[in-house]
Amino acid sequence: MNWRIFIARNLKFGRKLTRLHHLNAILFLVLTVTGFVLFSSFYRTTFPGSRVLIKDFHVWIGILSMLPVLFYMPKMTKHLKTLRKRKNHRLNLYTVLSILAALIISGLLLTYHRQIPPQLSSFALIVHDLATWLGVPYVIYHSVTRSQWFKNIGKTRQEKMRITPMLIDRENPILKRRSFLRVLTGGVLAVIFLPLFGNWLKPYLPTMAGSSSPKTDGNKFDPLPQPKNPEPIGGGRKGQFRNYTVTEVPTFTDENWHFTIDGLVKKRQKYNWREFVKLKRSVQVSDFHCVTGWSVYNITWEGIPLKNILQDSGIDQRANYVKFYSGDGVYTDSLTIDQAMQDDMIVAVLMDGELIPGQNGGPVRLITPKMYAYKSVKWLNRIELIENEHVGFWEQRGYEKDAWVRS
Ligand SMILES: Nc1nc2c(c(=O)[nH]1)N[C@H]1C(S)=C(S)[C@@H](COP(=O)(O)O)O[C@H]1N2
Ligand SMILES: [Mo]
Repeated sequence: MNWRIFIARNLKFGRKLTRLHHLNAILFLVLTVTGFVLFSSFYRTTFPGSRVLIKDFHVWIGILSMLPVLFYMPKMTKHLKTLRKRKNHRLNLYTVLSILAALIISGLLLTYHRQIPPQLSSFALIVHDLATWLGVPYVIYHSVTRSQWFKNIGKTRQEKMRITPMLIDRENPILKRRSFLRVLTGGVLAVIFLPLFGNWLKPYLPTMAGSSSPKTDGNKFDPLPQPKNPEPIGGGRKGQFRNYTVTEVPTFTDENWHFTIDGLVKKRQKYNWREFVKLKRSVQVSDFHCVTGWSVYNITWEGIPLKNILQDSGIDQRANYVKFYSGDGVYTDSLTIDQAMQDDMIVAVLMDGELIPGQNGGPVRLITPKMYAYKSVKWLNRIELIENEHVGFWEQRGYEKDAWVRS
C-alpha cells in the first residue's frame, strides 16, 4: 500500500478513489475486529474490564467510517461511468455500499438505543448482525481475489505463456487456475463462516423457536414447582434471549442449592430447595431489555416478589441497599431499598410455566423489568441488606449506575 496517497493533494480521480478505498478498508478491518470482540462470549468472560472501552472505540471508528462514504458520494456518478463495461465491478460496488449503509444506519440506532423504542433497537441489532455475517466474508473474499498476490498468479504464468503460446486459447490455464482459486477462497470462507452464521441464525428459525429451552441443562431439581396457570398468562414470550455469563455456566441440584437473606435484617433466613418452593409466589408478565439492544417481550415470570422477601426478613433501620449475589461466585449487583420495594421486582423461579433453564440463570434469578437486565442477577442465591452502596459487576466496569429503561 502506498501511504503517501493519504496526505498527497491534487490527486487524479483514480488515485483519489484508491485513497478512499484504502481508508475504508482500514476502518472496516478495525470495526470487524472490535465488533467481534464485543460479540464473542470468550472476551466477555476473559476481559470484561475492556468491554466499555472497546464499545466506545467501535462507535467512534464507526462514526469515522462515514467519512470515506460521504467523500465518495459526489464522485459516484463519475466512477460509475468508468465502470460502464464492467458489470462485476458495478455489482461489487452496489453490494459494498448496501452493506455499509446497513451497518452505519443500524449502528447509529444502536448507539442511541436509549432514545428509541426497544423494538427498533432489537431490529437494528438484527440488521447489524446480519450485515456483518454477510459483509465480512464478502469483504474478505473481495480482498483476496482482488489482491496483488492473486493477480500475480496469473501474470507470471502469462509471461511464460508469451514465450510458449498455448494452442487452444479457450482452455486458457490461467483463467482456469484463477477461477479455481476463486472457488477455493469462497469454499474456505463458507466453511469458516457458515457454522458461525448458522449458530447466530438458529434461534430465529421458526421451527426451532418454540423448543428453545436448551437440551443440555446441568441443573437437577426436584420437586418441580407447579405453575399457577397451565398456560403462561402472557401467551408465551416473544423474542430471543442471548445468554450472557462472565463465568462458566454454574450448575446446581436440589441437594447443594441454598438461598440466603442476611445482612441488616431482623431475622436471617436460609432456605433449601424444598422450603424455597413452598414460599408464596405470584405471577407477572413483563419485558426484558438488555443494554446492548435486544429485548424479549411478554415473559410470564412466577416467583416471590422481592418486596415480600425483604418484609418477611424485617429490614433493619441502617439498611440502605440490597445486594444480590450470583451462585457463579463472581457476579453481583444492587438496588436501593426504594427500588427493591417496587412491585414488579421479583425473585423468579418459573419462566413461561417452566423451571428457568440453567443458561438463563435458573433455578432462580432476579427480574427487574423497568431496569436493564444487567441488574437481573442470574443464579441468584443470596440477598444481603447493606448500609453503604455496592457497585455491581458491570457498573464497576463502566456500565451506567442508572439502569432505568427510558422510552
Ligand atoms: N450471574 C450473572 N447474571 C447476569 C449476567 C452475567 O453475566 N452473570 N449478565 C446480565 C446481563 S448484561 C444480561 S443482558 C442478562 C442476560 O440474561 P440471559 O443470559 O438469560 O439472556 O443477564 C444479566 N445477569
Ligand atoms: Mo445485558
